[in-house]
Amino acid sequence: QLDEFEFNNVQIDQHGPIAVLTIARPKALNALNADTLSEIAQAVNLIVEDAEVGALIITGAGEKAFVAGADISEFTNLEGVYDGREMSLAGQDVMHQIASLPIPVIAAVNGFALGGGLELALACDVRVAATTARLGLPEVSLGLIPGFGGTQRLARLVGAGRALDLMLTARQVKADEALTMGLVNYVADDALTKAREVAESMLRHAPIALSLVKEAVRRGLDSTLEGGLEIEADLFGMTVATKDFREGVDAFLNKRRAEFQGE
Ligand code: CO8
Repeated sequence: QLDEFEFNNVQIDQHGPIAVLTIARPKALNALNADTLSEIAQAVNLIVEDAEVGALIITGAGEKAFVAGADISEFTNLEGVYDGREMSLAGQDVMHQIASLPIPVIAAVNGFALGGGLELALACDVRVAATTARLGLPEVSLGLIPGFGGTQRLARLVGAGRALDLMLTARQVKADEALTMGLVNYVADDALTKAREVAESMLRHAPIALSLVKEAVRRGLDSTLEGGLEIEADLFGMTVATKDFREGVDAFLNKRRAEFQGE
């Protein structure tokens, strides 16, 4: 059972096909220190190895914060270009690991998602914000730039103009503004409950198709339109070779609900 693994700063709760990874460092508003980042990476590996899990929700413990950023108290150890680059690459690796998971990943942004915390949410496929959430990339206020993928993922998600406004002003946006700009997909009083609903609606569909949709979008964003269309055609071809495609079409034609097996 996944929830039997003991970590200091993260918890895994699994009910059926939905795993919830909760970042829990209440004394620092769930800020990501090196240990927490490493535990997130280990937990994500465990979750993805569990064949029963079909969707992952990432959230923060408590009412106040999703994740209030990288742990600023560890920044005093950083002495120069090399240290900074290594720290950025280490964080980017974890975000990339999450972004390339073969199952849907939803961020339930229950409070502050700042700096590395927003970058974590940006590595997820879909974001649900609580009405009380505050999102931002305040790194320039510390003399830094975002280093866990934020400069790249935010601009790809909401466009360079909106991303630059957020990063250059370091301002925090509330949930309704985040929704308007496309930074989050949903706003709800209870982000985790809404995230579960979104996960359930995804889990009704064919698992291989879910994974290949993600792959097509992710690889396409790194590509030209032509290259992306080739990727799409290749992956579309793979879906046509699955049993679930036969099942989906048969179910539609016979007016019944499809029973997908992930094959
Ligand atoms: N790191 C460490 N500790 C933190 C962090 C953080 N990011 N955020 C909050 N805490 C701690 C506070 O120090 C405080 O601890 P204590 O009780 O011991 O004094 C506790 O959490 C509670 O916080 P506050 O008392 O400050 O709570 P407030 O309600 O007054 O304020 C805020 C809440 C507005 C969220 C405020 O805590 C804040 O501004 N936090 C910092 C937010 C921030 O700047 N985050 C971005 C950090 S930079 C970053 O993430 C870069 C990522 C890429 C790194 C690449 C590496 C090279």
